[in-house]
Amino acid sequence: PAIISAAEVTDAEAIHPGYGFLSENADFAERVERSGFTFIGPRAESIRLMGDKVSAKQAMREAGVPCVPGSDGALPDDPQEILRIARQIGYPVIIKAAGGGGGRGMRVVRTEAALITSVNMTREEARVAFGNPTVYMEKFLENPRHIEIQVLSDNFQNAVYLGERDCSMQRRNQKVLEEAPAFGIPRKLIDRLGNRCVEACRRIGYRGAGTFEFLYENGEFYFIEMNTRVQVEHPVTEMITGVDIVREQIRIAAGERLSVRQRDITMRGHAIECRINAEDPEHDFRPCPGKTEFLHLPGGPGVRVDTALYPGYEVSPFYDSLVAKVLVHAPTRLEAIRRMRRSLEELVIEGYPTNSALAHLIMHDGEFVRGQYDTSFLDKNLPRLLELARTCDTLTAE
Ligand code: MV4
Repeated sequence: PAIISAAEVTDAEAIHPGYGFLSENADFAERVERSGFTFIGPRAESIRLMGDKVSAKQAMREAGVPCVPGSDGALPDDPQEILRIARQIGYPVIIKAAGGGGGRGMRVVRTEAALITSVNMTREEARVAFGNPTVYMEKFLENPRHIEIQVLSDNFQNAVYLGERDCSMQRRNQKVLEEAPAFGIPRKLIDRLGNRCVEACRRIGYRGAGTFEFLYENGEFYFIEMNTRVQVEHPVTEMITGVDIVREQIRIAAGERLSVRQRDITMRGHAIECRINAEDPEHDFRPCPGKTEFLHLPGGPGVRVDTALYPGYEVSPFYDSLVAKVLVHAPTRLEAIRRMRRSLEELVIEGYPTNSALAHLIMHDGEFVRGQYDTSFLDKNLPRLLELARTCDTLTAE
């Protein structure tokens, strides 16, 4: 109601939901439209379809998008049936809540003995957390990469994909940095996948910006979820394609056509984004708000900083701890890495601790520099990187 009122008193025509919790709320999208404003985003029906991970997967499977092998629908109540499905898939399996997503409401099961208890526990957690006890089962991939495809779709059956992003560098389902293109994945595979995503958009009548999330292992892509919003890391794609994604979102919502066709879209160079969070690396990266006592942002060619910080800005404890996104673009991945090192050295934020020293250390890690990492990188390497930072006395240095 506060947002609708603000739109009324300011004579707004449309509401952009950002990438926060209202962006994938179908009821909010409907309320906006029923109040006479344009919702800058997909139709409520698409948000709902993708919000239920069981219906999302079914729609994508039918559209020819490759999915993780699994229960192909909600798990039944009968324990014997559940055991049979798991045997068919093969252990380890993962139980996921239909109402979950982004790593919430999941449980890995490695043995038949643990299966039924795990399914029941995931169901109960899902009932409490999402008001929906529906769960489904997938083969559990041990060390996948997280690759996502950015799409844009207008109201005239035009859809394009803007290449991929590698979001494998994450900790506890929180992305730490993202890059594009994804190192070492054949362009032919990405193009084939991108075309499948575009086809799926047309089929479900998708409108707006969207992201198809895939796990990538042993040369194969497996769809897991679709995000029906613009994401935090979208500037990585903007930098390598030159397409202003938010501008396209607004054009689409205004009933205009996409300003780009697939054959106009080319990828140039390499882009990396480091997320800068107000959090304490000495205390398990817990959010650590405070007043911005001093601020110096990096700049120069191929450097972009998305932030609302200024000297004196108070970081609120009530919102996400993300305070800045430092992005670089360069002709090659190694040049982008060196540009990111320099940018993180220029960055000064005083008043609260941030994770920027960790990002800087990752930029010097041999495996990262060679592009050899997957979603298990930080689980394996974080203790070593933190120890190194303490030795260098840079972890919380100002
Ligand atoms: C998986 C998986 C392995 N196998 N599904 C976590 C976030 C949510 N979007 C899906 N997630 C995963 N689903 C199967 N069948 C591993 C993860 C996963 C993960 C995925 C992407 C990025 C980081 C991750 C970290 C841990 C687990």
